[in-house]
Amino acid sequence: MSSLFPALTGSRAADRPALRFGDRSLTYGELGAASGALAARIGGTGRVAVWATPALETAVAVVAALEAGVAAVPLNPKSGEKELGHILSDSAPSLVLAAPDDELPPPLRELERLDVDVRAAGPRPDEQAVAPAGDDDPALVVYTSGTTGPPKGAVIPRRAIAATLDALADAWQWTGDDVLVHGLPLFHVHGLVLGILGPLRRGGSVRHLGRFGTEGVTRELTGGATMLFGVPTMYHRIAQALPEEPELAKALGRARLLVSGSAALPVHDHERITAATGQRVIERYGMTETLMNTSIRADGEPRAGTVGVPLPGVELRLVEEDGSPITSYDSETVGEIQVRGPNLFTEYLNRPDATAEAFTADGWFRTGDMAVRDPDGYVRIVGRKATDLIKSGGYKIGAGEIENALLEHPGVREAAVTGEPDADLGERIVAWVVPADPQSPPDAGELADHVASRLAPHKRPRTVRYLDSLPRNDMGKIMKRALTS
Ligand code: MCA
Ligand code: AMP
Repeated sequence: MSSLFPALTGSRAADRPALRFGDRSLTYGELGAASGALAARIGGTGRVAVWATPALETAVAVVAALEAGVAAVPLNPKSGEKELGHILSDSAPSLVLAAPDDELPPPLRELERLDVDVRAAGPRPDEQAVAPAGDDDPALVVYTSGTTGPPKGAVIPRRAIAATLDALADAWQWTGDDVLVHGLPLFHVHGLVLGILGPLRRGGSVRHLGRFGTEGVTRELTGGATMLFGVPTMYHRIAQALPEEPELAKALGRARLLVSGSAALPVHDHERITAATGQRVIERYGMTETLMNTSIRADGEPRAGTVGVPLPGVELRLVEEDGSPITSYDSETVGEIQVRGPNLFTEYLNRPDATAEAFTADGWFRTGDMAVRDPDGYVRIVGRKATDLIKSGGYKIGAGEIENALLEHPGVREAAVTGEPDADLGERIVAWVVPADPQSPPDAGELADHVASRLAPHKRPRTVRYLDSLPRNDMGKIMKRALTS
């Protein structure tokens, strides 16, 4: 397949800005040289892990892997011991790419390490003996939580990245003249595929904030950025800040496109932002396994509370519990969203059982999201099939994973985890704990630290409630619906 990034080789683009992280930046010429030199070194190796800090090195490492036809496994630099150990043993990378100053935790020290030199110059990989990559070859392995067990590695092929980014270009009129600003993490699809690979495929540029904040958004949108990507928590914080920050309202008013995704943006936040800026935030709906499925189009009618229409090339249907397709577009009949198209992943790594379960016999992917359709085809997501999946700050978190981690704490006899509504995070993780010793229950902060250091800080419980026993049915199954404050 041809390069995913035509602008890297086009000589006309050499001086155009490509990436900016704080005061460090690369033009297309510089990015092409650095990624080319790195691609030449890693070509022919197996999968490579990328220590995905919000920095130039991460972008160069992933572009180099894609140019070399080698699959990249982005790692959350805040992953705890247990999570990191699982991802490394499951994905078995041949080496890890990191910035020269990064200190890597113990499980990674056993792997060969290659420092990413963003100033390197070298021959393009196509001048080297690099095996040509095919459309269905894996580009990325992105780990994503399920209801139970450790995260699964979604294998994302090159064609899915090309298909999703080109479909978004069509829906959003996204071109090389766009300058994107965001502060998303680079170990998930939203920040990495849409937020870094997206602008690079268009020949445009991205300015990463390092860390999300309204000052950065104001500065960049005032200084020429045209698009903003964020999760609903970020837009909620923007909505909260608007009354105090008139410059933020002006900056947002100048943007060409404000895009929210990864979870539902509450209508109240949509309304507050529109009232203060005159802009409508548009939502798109995607998933690690499917990349992007639907979006409000730049030339379409924005409609708060909906995620727009299927993207070009994406087939979308709603099905009943028994799998039969729903034909009505009546804003009422709820069904599970199933999708098919070139945007889909190929498999969960080493998990043929989970892969088989995720697809119907005729190749539709079961998203687990429940929705209705308006008469004109706009999709409204109304919920999720599994109550054991929590979306907090735009991160998907499996209740089972956190319960297992809590049970590894000596002070915990039984544990159940639920999500509760939270104005800032969408949902907040709540741990219901039966202490081993009711006289001295483990401190809530200690349990949060325990989960953060085993799994990841965003998986830590925000609230801990203590019980004498968990409510169970006759079969002994925990009745989570009975767990309400
Ligand atoms: C607090 N911290 C701790 C602890 N308590 N660290 C260790 N142990 C503890 N006990 C640290 C946190 O790590 C963090 O550090 C800081 O304190 C604040 O944490 P927190 O309140 O959790 O978060 P936040 O900084 O307020 O984050 C809100 C956020 C974040 C910025 C919105 O949730 C975020 O980046 N979300 C994006 C999720 C995302 O990209 N999802 C895409 C997947 P520090 O400040 O150093 O970080 S979905 C997807 O890809 C699909 C395809 C789609 O549709 O998009
Ligand atoms: P992840 O598995 O982390 O990639 O998250 C994918 C899930 O995020 C989807 O299955 C949806 O439940 C949710 N999601 C993504 N975008 C939206 C959106 N715009 N509105 C509602 N839910 C969304």
